[in-house]
Amino acid sequence: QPQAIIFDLDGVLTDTSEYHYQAWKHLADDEGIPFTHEENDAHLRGVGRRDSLMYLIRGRQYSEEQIQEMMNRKNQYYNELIKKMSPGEVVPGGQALLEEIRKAGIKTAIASASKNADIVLDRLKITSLFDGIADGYSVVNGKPAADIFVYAAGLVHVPTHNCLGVEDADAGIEAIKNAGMRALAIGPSERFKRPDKVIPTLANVRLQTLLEV
Ligand code: B16
Ligand code: MG
Repeated sequence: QPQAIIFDLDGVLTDTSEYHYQAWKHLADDEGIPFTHEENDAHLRGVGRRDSLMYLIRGRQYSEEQIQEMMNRKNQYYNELIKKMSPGEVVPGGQALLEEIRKAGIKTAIASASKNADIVLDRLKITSLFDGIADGYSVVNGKPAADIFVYAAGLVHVPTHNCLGVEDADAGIEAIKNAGMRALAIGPSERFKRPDKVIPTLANVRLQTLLEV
């Protein structure tokens, strides 16, 4: 069985993916750039802030100053949305699952690309359920690079081959596999290239399901 289970945050433990989408959509509307929910799912899920903006503005000419301003503006829109979050927005059964994992003597960690992960964990009141938190400030190379999952494994002192990673983005599943971990994907199976197992949602999932990956 794994010695540590490393969770992505946005789209796995809570549905902030929807808030990220709304914030990008707001920015896209400001700029007159067409942008759909489907594009968000296919290209922005799990992808960092700058790379997400690069997708959004592809082919259009903006200066570095304008790029910085747009990243800040999106983040302001996103922060407006997440400041109203509450513990009720943890995936159903999420707290119970994390408690069950810890009771079984398995470490828990977060590997999120987001620079807002601390705020979201705090709003959800689940910070204390993690032995380690790796976020958008922890590493330079974003998913699909292995770095953030390797960093999270280091935080909980578990070799990467004894870790299980849980992700809703294909870039994240690639990061987990690149780190040499088992990978549990959350979402529709068409989304993922090389998961070890796929389930549609983490809602009401028990530890036993994670041990079967
Ligand atoms: P921020 P995760 C990712 O978080 C989100 O899925 C992605 O949509 C977002 O662009 C990225 O964090 C950066 O977030 O702008 O808040 O720094 O899924 O890795 O937990
Ligand atoms: Mg995610």
